[in-house]
Amino acid sequence: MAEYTLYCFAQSGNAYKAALMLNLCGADWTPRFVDFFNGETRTPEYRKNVNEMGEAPVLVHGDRKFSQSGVILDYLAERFGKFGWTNDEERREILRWTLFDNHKLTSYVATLRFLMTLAKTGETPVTEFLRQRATNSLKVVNARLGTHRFIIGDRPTIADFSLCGYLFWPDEFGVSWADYPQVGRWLDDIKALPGWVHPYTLMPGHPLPAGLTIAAPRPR
Ligand SMILES: N[C@@H](CCC(=O)N[C@@H](CS)C(=O)NCC(=O)O)C(=O)O
Repeated sequence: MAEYTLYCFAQSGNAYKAALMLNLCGADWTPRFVDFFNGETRTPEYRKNVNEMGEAPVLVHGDRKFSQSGVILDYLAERFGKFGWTNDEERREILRWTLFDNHKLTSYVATLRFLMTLAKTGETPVTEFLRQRATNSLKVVNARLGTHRFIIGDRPTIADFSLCGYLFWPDEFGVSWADYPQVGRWLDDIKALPGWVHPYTLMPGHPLPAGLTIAAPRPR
């Protein structure tokens, strides 16, 4: 049995953040496929036994279980002594960019991509709003990467892995890195790290079964 188990699925950029870190650290890990598109995260069993928040990713390590990709990344950086901080100031910088990612980049990009590519809603006022917000955040990241090779400095950290979670599918949310050249350059630098694998290859569940219908989210 592998040392780490990651509840994940191929289309999840949030899960990819953790899967990428595990791979780059050379961890002994195995994916546990989450059948998100058939509603597994919404079942009472998943909420009771896996994650009360009803989300992937979840990392299991021995008798410890973690959710929230930022927490998982923090835990793995500490365990492996890789891609983390060397002092308190760096730790707070990593946290600052991870929080920015979760709130202002991933949340908008992931929802925009879900509506465009998976639920296939077409252009709506919602996608227009999300694109505006995502674009603003990509501009912030692009500007930062104009003065820093990686997001906090000259080496990759878990903050980079959080920010890049959804960015290896630019066509799925309709951006071109030609408009954000520093982001494109930085993604190439991440791709060059030993152990980098594209999310659709690294995690199970791609491609989606033909004929699967994905509804836009509704209140529940
Ligand atoms: N902030 C969370 C977000 C996790 C998240 O939204 N995961 C999605 C898959 S990418 C999910 O499981 N959503 C289930 C739902 O919202 O019903 C993290 O970084 O781990």
